[in-house]
Amino acid sequence: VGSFFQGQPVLKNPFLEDALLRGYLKRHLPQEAVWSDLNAFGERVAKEIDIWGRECELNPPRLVHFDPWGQRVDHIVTSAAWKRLKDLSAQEGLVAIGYEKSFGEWSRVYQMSKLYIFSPSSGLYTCPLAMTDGAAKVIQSTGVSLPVEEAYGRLTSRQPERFWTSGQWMTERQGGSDVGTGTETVAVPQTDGSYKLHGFKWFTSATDADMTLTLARVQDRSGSTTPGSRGLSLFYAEVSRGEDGRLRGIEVQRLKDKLGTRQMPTAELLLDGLPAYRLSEEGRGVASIANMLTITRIHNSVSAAAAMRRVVQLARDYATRRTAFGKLLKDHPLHMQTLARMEVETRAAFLLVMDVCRLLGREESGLASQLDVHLLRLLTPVVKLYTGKQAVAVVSEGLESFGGQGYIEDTGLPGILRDAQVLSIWEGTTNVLSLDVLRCVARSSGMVLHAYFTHIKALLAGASGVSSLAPAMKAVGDALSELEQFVQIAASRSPSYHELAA
Ligand code: MFK
Ligand code: FAD
Repeated sequence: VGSFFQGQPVLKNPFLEDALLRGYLKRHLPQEAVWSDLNAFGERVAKEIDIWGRECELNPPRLVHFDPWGQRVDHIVTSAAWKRLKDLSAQEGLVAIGYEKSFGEWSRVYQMSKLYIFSPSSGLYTCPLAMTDGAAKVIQSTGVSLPVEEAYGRLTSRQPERFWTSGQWMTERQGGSDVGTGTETVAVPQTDGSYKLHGFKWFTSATDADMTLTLARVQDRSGSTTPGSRGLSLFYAEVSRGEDGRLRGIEVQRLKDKLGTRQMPTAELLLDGLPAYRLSEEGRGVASIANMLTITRIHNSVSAAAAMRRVVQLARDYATRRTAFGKLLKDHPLHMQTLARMEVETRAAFLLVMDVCRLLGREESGLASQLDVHLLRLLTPVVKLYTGKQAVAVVSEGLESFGGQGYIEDTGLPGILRDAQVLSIWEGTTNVLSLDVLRCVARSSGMVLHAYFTHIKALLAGASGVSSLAPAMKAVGDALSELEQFVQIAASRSPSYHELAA
């Protein structure tokens, strides 16, 4: 009935459509090789990869506990698209670019720009890639060679048949934020220097990974362990099957039934003698996995900014197709104001995220000043907590700009909101990251804050001709003088971050 059918929003090359991304790269990374790669990849995302991501949503993973003859197999069955995304990730160098360092200090910006284009179409494959990147970083920073040298090569490989992904198994039933108290998993030393892990990991995402990094307490000869954070060590374990086809030392209890991120498996795992190698010194587990947290939190922020960008891109396109009250949505000033506000939020998120990627690249290239190091430490939790929250708000607003269609499942739009909701929960909730900010302020005797205000002052000075910025300049100047006193007091007393919070 009726002859009218609304044209749907069309996903165009997300690189070509993103003037801010291109402007940023033009300024910092104008190399032809990068531009042609991002352009070609953007074309693939729009024409090919987006459909794979959608297929992962429509064909979610399932767990097969037993084979037809009653043998326990614990197979996590994933879609063909999910497997294709793994191969694609290797071929496109989505982890490798960060380690090849072909573009020096800008290699991370290049890698993260590619992930930013990819993320909303990736069927959440960005989740295993984040953990893979984090694991490579930890292995690189621990300097341990065997047996992880081979793993490092695989995590950073461009060859699909060689490429591995990693898990990050930290959360247990008692503690996801407070892993120091909540971790019950024990590591029993073996005569050959390796360990066997026994425990229960309550959330493990992209559980079809080839290896994992995880935390456990080393048991002494009497079978006792050290409680608290200082009792935790960092372990490397491979996920493999024995000749009987069963997982070595792992039982997959069940897959989580989740609000979003349904494209990828998140499992509860019983570790029952999982062979493992200790990567950190005993008791240095949390400090050693912190490198992984830095990387995964930056990936999280890239995905948050990317979700905002995607919804704005589609909403802008839709505004050129949908008519209401006799004119296109794009010709309604109030609708355009809504889109403009979303655009501003998205731009701010993008610029903050890219600045953190820039700092990471400088640190990894040995070019970072002390100021850069402080800024990276401070801004990593800040960018993760801020963009995680912002993504939910912007994507929710974005859905409204499609009217009722924004609420309809098979448009693919509601999934963007469901997937955004997790960004503020995993990899540290907002409050836990706020406390992390205080932790790093306390540990640096306030120097990170001083670095931050010095940075802001320098940025504002660059725009000193803009008279409307004068009040901001004054406020930053005042804050800096107050901070100088604070830094002196902090340096003399070394307060804990709980004291600072108070
Ligand atoms: C789309 C992309 C998505 C990304 C993929 C997501 C997949 C999902 C994966 C997960 O969710 S994995 C689980 C993530 N879990 C968390 O993020 C845990 C959240 N909780 C915290 O971050 C807590 O703050 C923490 C566990 C770190 C608290 O532990 P402790 O032991 O009470 O901390 P403590 O004693 O203050 O610090 C121990 C050491 O670690 C100290 O070093 P030192 O001993 O040398 O002084 C700290 O400085 C260091 N540390 C802690 N946090 C750090 C850090 N160092 C650097 N950076 C940090 N953020
Ligand atoms: P809790 O720690 O119990 O937190 C509950 C509430 O208390 C939160 O609001 C928190 O902010 C607040 N809170 C806690 N401590 C404080 C404090 N000191 N001050 C103020 N507020 C506080 N984990 C993994 O290890 N690996 C994975 O692969 C993984 N994948 C996941 C996938 C999904 C889809 C989800 C939803 C989670 C995943 N997680 C994973 C777990 C995730 O990292 C944890 O859920 C998260 O860190 C929070 O831990 P929790 O669930 O124990 O919550």
